[in-house]
This record gives sequence, structure tokens and C-alpha cells, in this order.
Amino acid sequence: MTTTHPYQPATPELLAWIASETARGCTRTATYGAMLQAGWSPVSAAMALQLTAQERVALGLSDDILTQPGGVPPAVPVPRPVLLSMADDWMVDGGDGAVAVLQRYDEPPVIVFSQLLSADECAALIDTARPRLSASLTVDITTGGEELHPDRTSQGMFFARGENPVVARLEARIAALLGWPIENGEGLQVLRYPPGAQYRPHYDYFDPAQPGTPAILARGGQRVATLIVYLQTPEGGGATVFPDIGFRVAPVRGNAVFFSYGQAHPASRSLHGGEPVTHGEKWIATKWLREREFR
Ligand code: PD2
Ligand code: ZN
Repeated sequence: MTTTHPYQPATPELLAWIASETARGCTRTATYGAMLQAGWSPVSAAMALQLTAQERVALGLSDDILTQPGGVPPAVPVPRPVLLSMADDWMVDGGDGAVAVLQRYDEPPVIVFSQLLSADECAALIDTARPRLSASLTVDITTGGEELHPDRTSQGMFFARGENPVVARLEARIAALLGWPIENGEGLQVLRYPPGAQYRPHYDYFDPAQPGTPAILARGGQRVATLIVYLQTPEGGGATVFPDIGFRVAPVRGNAVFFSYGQAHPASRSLHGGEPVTHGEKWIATKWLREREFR
């Protein structure tokens, strides 16, 4: 027989209480015990505390405490585009203007927006990013999953949140469009793909099984959604692809693709990649959205 654990998502009050318990010297295992006494289920307590594998062993928890039967973690809330009206679900509210939907896939949610950025805004982001580009250092030799390009000619940089007026305006537009707080967004990443560069298929969430993940999750929880804005159309190649659902997005300047993944698990079917650029250069800006405020 399988036991299911009811999952109650962590509230801001609960996270503040956990922080205050930690600040007054309470051990994490003691905090876990206090949560169970207060009526939280083991899976809710373990997820709110983001217990490491070692802590789970120390507490005598089974290794699959963070998963539901079938190995899939409980779904958490994700950003969702704000419809302008119930009558027209192909137009969404971008805060400073309506944005048209070009293409969509419902489950998992993948939405392509038309002209989220103007040509001038795309050029301004490229101009400010260009002098700050450096070789992308996302190669993961154990899986190859995060490998951007075998000879490392792809380049990237991060803007700080709100660092200049164009970045701030785009962030406000994204927050309005997706109904998700600006504070939950990581800094905007800009990537330049010369001919031959690609982004092999991967998941954007942090793998819960990796030892470094709890430290990453301490800064705002999991990634739950991605918005990729195309800043420059390559002359050939460079489509964004979702192999699990057979969905392809043309990298057209100003357009953007949004997708969400409430489960940090392949069951999210959020596997995606950037096909090799064959001619010209592709530039993108990526906004990753976290569960909570990203610091
Ligand atoms: O440039 C792309 O198409 C692409 C593909 C997969 C970008 C990302 N992932 C990303 O920025 O996460
Ligand atoms: Zn990605």
C-alpha cells in the first residue's frame, strides 16, 4: 500500500517563522519536529525546510519523502499570463500595453508572445550587454545538460534587477504580463549565439538530487517559469524546441516564449533546447522566475 502525504505549500508566515527559529539557534531537525507537532505533514515540513539528503537520513525519513507516489513532487503555484478579458484569451495585459499571443500549448503551458519588446528596446539591451559579455560557464561535464556550446564560443552576462531603465521597464512588463512579483525574478541574462552555437535540451529547474541544490534554493526557492525574449533573429537556425511536446518556436526579434514547470521533475515535460544557429547571430534575454523573492 502506498501512503500519500498531503502537501500544504509553505506560506510567507511559515518561512518567516522558520527563519526566526534558526536565528534563535533552533536546529533544523528540532524545527522539523515542531512543525509536525503543529500539524504540518512530513512532506510539507521537509519541503518548507528544504531538508538535505543527510538531514532526511538523520530524521529517519524515507528517501522519497519529497516525492508523491510515482516519484513526482507536488505541484507548486506558477506564474500565469493575465488575460485582458475572458472573451479574448489571445490578448494578455502587459502592463503598459496589450500583448498578442501567437502560439500556445496548454499542458504544459507554453505561450509565444508577439512583439513583447520593440526593436529599439532589443537594440538597447544588446548594446548595453555587448561590452560585458564573457564566455558562458554553464558546462556540466557529468550530464552535458547545461552545455551551451562545445567550444565555448557562446557568451553571456547578467543584468542586476532594475539596473537601467530598459531593464526595469521590461521587468515591470513581465511582472504585469505573468502576474508574478518582480522580486521573484532573477537578474535578466543576455546570451549571444554565433554560428554553430546551441543550447542542448535541458530543464531550467534545479535538480533536487544534486548536492548543491539546497544552497541555491535558499535564495528564493525553485525556478518555476522561464521567459525567453529574442533580441536578434539569426539568419538561419536557432529555434527553441520542446522535444517532449513537439513544439518549436521561431527566434523572431521582439517575440518571447514563456513556459512554466510547477514540478522540478521531468514529468513537467519542460525539456527544451536551442537549436544550432547556422547563419548570423542569435541574441536572447532570459528571465527565470522563482517561487519566492530572489535575493
Ligand atoms: O536560446 C534558446 O532558445 C534557449 C533554449 C533553451 C534558451 C534557454 N534554454 C535558456 O535561456 O534557458
Ligand atoms: Zn533553458
